[in-house]
Amino acid sequence: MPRLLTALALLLLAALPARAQPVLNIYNWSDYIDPYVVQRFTAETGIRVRYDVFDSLETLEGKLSAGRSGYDLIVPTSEPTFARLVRAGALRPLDRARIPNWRNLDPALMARAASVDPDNRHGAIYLWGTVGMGIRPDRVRAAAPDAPMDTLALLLDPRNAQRLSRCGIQVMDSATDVIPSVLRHLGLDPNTQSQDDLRAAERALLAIRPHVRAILPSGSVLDALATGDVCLALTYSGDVIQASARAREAGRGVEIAYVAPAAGAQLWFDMLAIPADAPNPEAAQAFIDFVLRPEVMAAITSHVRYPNAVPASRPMVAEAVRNDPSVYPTDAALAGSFVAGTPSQQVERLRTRIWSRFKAGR
Ligand code: N2P
Repeated sequence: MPRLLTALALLLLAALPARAQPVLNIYNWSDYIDPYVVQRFTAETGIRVRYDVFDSLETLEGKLSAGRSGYDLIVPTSEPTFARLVRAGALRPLDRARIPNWRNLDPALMARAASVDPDNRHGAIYLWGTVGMGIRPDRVRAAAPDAPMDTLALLLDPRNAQRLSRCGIQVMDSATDVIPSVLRHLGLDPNTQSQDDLRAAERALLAIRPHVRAILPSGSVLDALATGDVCLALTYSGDVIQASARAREAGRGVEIAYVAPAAGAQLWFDMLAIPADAPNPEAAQAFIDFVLRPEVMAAITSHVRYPNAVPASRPMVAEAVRNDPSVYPTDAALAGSFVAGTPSQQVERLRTRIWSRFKAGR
């Protein structure tokens, strides 16, 4: 009899139209997960995953501001995007009883995210990192032997940019994740409200614009680095380290290094969060719980080369990644880093204008 019931149940399942199967709609950054993790989640839970990607906060915010995104799980950076969503009531409070692996999260890291989300009610840290330069050390040394390799002067000093323009410079297309580093390099407050400060950042960007080959979405910058098409790129830490690994595997002699600006790198935290109007929040919570397992997080970090917030995953991370100081910044590097805040609308408008001028070159 039990066997007959099982057979009946299977028949019934097979007869159900595909759309009755639970589906989890994820909107994550590109190159930001081990695809096997998604497969394993589906195999364990029976929840099918529809997985879309974005490669800048501007794109994510654009998609969400239209409303009814249809996504169950999104991965906004704690500041400014996640902070704004929390403030707008656009996120669903998480039910921790459904996320037992929450206990694996590093309390010190989570405390940093709590500054914009009291008690961490709406998000768990997924991965984190910095903004810095991907360089081809041999090409850079050949083109600009006297240029410092560990500061943003390599990019922002027009003489250096000019010398490196021939081997190729790219900058990721994100005002939000580039302008704060430019301000910091100029010795200004990365979160400044001052028009004069922002104008100084604009001048610095316009001065190097003729030497910048392209301003592209971060995913394309990763590809260009990996193939050796550029010798200098400003982008996210793990993207550079992924590009470096890909280049090594390709075996064509392309060497790439990640350099966090010595004067202090922008540090960011990406949050797992559920939109208030998510069609399937239960599935999203199940997924959050799944990725917070130490061995699952270890697989993700090993694959994408960004650190996570689950300390128990560390011993399981692939050795080459675990011991790479550019993946896990040293305490000294962290001490000098800064976190971008959430600019006012007025500052945001100004930054957007600066960015379009930078892109247009005037
Ligand atoms: C992944 C980009 C990292 C996210 N390709 C930056 N917050």
